[in-house]
Amino acid sequence: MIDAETVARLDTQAQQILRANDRGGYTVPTKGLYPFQWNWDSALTTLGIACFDADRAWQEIEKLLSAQWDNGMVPHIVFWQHEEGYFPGPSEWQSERTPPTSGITQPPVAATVVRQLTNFLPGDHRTRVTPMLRALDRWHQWFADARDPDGIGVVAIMHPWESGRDNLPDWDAPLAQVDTSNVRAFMRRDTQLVNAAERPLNHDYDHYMALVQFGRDCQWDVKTIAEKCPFWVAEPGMNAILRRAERDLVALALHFNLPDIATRANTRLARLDHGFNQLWSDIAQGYTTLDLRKNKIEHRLSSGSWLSLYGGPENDIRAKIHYSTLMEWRQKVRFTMPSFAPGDPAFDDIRYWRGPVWAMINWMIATGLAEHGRPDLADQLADDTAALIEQSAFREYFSPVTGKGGGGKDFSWTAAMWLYWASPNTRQQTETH
Ligand code: 9WN
Repeated sequence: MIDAETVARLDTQAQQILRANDRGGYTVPTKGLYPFQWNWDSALTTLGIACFDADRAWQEIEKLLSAQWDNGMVPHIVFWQHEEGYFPGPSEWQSERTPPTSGITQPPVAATVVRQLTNFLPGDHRTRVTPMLRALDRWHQWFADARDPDGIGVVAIMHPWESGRDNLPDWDAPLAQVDTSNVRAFMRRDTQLVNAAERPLNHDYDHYMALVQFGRDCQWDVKTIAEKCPFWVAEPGMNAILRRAERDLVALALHFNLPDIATRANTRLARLDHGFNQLWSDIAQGYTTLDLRKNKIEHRLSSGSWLSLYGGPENDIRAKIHYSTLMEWRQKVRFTMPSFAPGDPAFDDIRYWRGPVWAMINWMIATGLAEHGRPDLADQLADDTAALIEQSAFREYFSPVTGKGGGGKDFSWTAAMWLYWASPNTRQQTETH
């Protein structure tokens, strides 16, 4: 139980972080390490901004969507300002756009955030939200066309960074198929700013850069990427988030009387709902990564496996399996939800995405648990998140074993998740509404 004084102090600090990371219309994930607008960071951070400045919250989404490509993709990084401190910067991506962007996308949480804001903020949002829904519809259509051109019902990623869960052990085997012999020498910046033990290995970065080079060499042509990119995998995090986003887009389109969008989103959603089952592993007893080039399913669970509950309704048998696995994981770590299966040899409690806990993943999982009639389990995730923040402040992520913080400091989405969800003050308000 966190005392009232600490809660008030953390509420104030969280707001201060979001204001300090504001670069005018968009928010950086953290000063130094990530100095631009990141797609899913920005969308999730909007939820925190909405707790104290509604207009500024809408601007965050508008700014992100204003960087949409002509083909509908919303890029994973928008380089609004020149800044030397991040690698790979605009010259590596060669997006040929103003402002420059990366050439890949990230999990589409934006439609879900727009729906949350529409419900959470007072007023009639029609004028502001309608152009956003048009842009989101185009982005989701891009996923269907570019990342599932054969219509199998799961979308692929062409780079680990598209998953947002960049360093997950799931990528090790598919990345091993990527030829790195042509990768030029480069200088990483991340390990100058944070402890190298918390970041991916140089070996991983060689593979990341080989894939950037592949995209750049074909000018990010979606057809070439779908046919030839050596890394082409479908994973449960991205697919669950997209399913959820389509569901939220349908609801918004119906609410704002935009039947054309509702029809398209419903068609895409039906395909995704049907296709998701391909990610089920009988051995792991959960949803895992499918390497589409080798048609090989992974047999280890990750935080993406839990996002299935956020993605859409789960049948009772599988839902029960998830709850009992959750109990097992809770025996193995002090704080849930680890980003990778605790006990697996590849689990590493502090190297990013190989074990650590992320506040915003916890919010998504908790949302799914509550919607499946398990508010008790959802509350445990909120309690764990609050305890981690109390112990280690607003870090990028936390060790599920010790609670120690890792990666960047004063992190936007951690602050946002505190304000919108994990702070005991917020939870009290939600209960009295
Ligand atoms: C590459 C900004 C981003 C997050 C990702 C996280 C990390 C970038 C990096 O930081 O990725 O996109 O340089 O490591 O893995 O989820 O969006 O916070």
